Formats: sequence, C-alpha cells, structure tokens
Amino acid sequence: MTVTYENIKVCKQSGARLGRVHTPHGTIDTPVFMPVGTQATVKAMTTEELKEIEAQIILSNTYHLYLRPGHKLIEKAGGLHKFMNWDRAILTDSGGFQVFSLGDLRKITEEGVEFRSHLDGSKHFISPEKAIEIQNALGSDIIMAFDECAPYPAEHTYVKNSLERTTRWAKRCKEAHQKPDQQALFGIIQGGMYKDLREQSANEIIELDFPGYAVGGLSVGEPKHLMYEVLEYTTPWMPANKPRYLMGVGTPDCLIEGVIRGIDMFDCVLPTRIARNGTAMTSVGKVVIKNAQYTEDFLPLDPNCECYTCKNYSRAYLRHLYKAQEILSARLVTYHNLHFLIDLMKQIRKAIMEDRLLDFRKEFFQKYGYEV
Ligand code: PRF
Ligand code: ZN
Repeated sequence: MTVTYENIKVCKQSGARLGRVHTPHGTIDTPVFMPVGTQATVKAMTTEELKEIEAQIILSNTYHLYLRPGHKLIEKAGGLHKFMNWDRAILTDSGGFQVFSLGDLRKITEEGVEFRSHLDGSKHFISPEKAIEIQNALGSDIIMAFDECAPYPAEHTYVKNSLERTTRWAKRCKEAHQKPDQQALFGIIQGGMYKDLREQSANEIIELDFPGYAVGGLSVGEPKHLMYEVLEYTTPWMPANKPRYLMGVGTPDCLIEGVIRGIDMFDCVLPTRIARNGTAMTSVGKVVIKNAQYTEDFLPLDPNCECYTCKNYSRAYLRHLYKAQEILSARLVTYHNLHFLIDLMKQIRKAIMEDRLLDFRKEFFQKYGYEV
C-alpha cells in the first residue's frame, strides 16, 4: 500500500490516537496539522521555512492548479513536488469543495460540475474522472475523491441525495485512478448533521476500501457542538488501521476536540489567512497586532514561543510593519502562526504519549481561552 497508518498508542485518558502515516515522501507524525498551499505555495513561506518549522505535509488544491498554471504544465515540470521545490508529503484536495463554494458560477449534474473560472469567467467541467486525472498529473502523495459538500443547514432529502451521489462519484474516482501504487486515494464521508446519513455514508464509502478516510461537510457554518457531536459518532465507524482526516478545520480548540474524537489529520487556511490580516495565535490567546495597545509593546508576539519571529522581533515592530503595509509583516506573522499550530500538535502528541490529553485540554483552554 502507498500510504499506511501505524498506530503507536491510544491515550488512556481521552481515546486519542498517536501514530505515523507513511507516504512516498516521508513519514508524518499524527495527529498532524497540514499548512495550506492552495496555489503551490503556502502563502508568504518558502519551502525552507516550512522545513524549519517542521511541517511534514502540506495541502494543495486541484481546482486552483488546474485553472492556473494548469496540471499539464506542472506535470511537465516533473510534478508538484519538483515544481514547488518541496520534497516532503503533499495532499491535494479534489476541487469538489472549491467548485461548490462558487455559488452561482456552477451547475451540478450526475456527470460532474460545470463552472466558470473565478479568474476569467471561462467555462470548465470537472467530473470525478477529471479530478483524478488532474491529481494524477500533479503527483501528490494523497489525493482526494471528488465529493459534494452539502451546505448547512440543508434538508434531510437534499443531504441524502448528495451523499449518495458522493458515493457514486467515489466509485468512479477509484476506477479512474491510474497510479494507486504511487498515490493514495482517500474517500470522503458526507451526510451533513444527520446521524443516519453519516452512518449510511460511512458504510458506503468504507465498503469501497480506500487507504484513508476523510470526514467532509463539517465546519460549514454549524455550531461547534454540532460538529463535535457528528465527529463523536462518526469516527468509531471508521477503520482503526487507516488515517482519519477532518477537512478544513484548524482552530486550536477544534484541533484538540477533533483529536480527542479520534482524528489524525487536519488542514485549514485560518493560521495563514489571519496572519495576513495581522492576527496571531499565541499561548495566551489571539493577538491583533494592529491594535493601539501594542504601539510601545516591546515583548515578542508570544513570550512563550521559540520561533524565529518571536526570537527576533517585538509586537511594536510587527505592528509598525502591519500599519506600514510592509510585506514582512505577513511573512513574520505567518511563520509564527504555523509554528504555533505545528507546535500545538507536538504538545498534543506528547500528551497522548503520557495519557494526559484531557488534562492538557483543560490547561490549554485556561491559558488560550475558547475564542479563535
Ligand atoms: N470536501 C472536500 N474538501 C473540503 C471539505 C469537504 O467537505 C471541507 C469541509 N469543511 C473542507 N474542504 N473535498
Ligand atoms: Zn512565535
């Protein structure tokens, strides 16, 4: 098998999993946070910097790379790893979620999704087969099935039809996959916030036997307690010997709660996006660096952080850079935020190893608070 999951232990206090995911481009310690590099770049970070902060896997997007610069060009370059100079693992999302987010610009049929490019309005069609063809050309280590993510809220009938189509599409993805020996195709469980539909989707997708499974359709605007509830009953249906990936989730509190409910992998644009808006995640909660209170604050962004940004620069300096719209502001805060989440996962793994993840959660929330 291309990608395998090796369990190291289960936390006696919380049931969380500590493990390793082996890929053709190295081993990933799980639970893991995957920085998002939508356009073949984690915005503002060089691949050398990603290595410095010990990123083991990054995520990229089929939809964006297909539109620009085109998967054929990336294939000519020798694949996505070579094109972007990243020799560690890459996961690509199938484009399903991105295309569905286009609203009026798309039309869904059984065959696939017709949409207009957000770049120039040109017409395109992505089917399950096309999504796999693009990901085969990109050469990422983990590729995702082409799914439909139902909106929230949505009627039971709508979600049922949508998950059943997602199952049919997952089958087509599996049949279209040309490189199962080089790239692992993960299935995606949908079903919205309905327990019976999640169970149906889990059964149907797991029946197709993928090397890993994702929980999709969460973090789409529902209250957090609902997402936790869905995870709580869904993960026990997922095989223990394969990786479990929660798509598009990456606030510190959701990472901890997801791990406690048996998730191994996460991705989210949040840390990189808010960094560019001048917001840092720190051990004592969020720091909005543009606020006047930091004008003469010569402490590091996070006094408890060991990262390059915190070792070398003050909040007052970072505030100045942000106010002056200097690009270094985005770079330094992005570096810190990604370091913060990767370090949080490291602390989570240590807490699982020591059977004290529930104690860790309590301590973390006391310091960080619940706000993102
Ligand atoms: N499906 C896919 N990508 C995704 C999602 C999904 O449901 C989500 C939901 N939060 C984020 N990214 N293919
Ligand atoms: Zn830092």
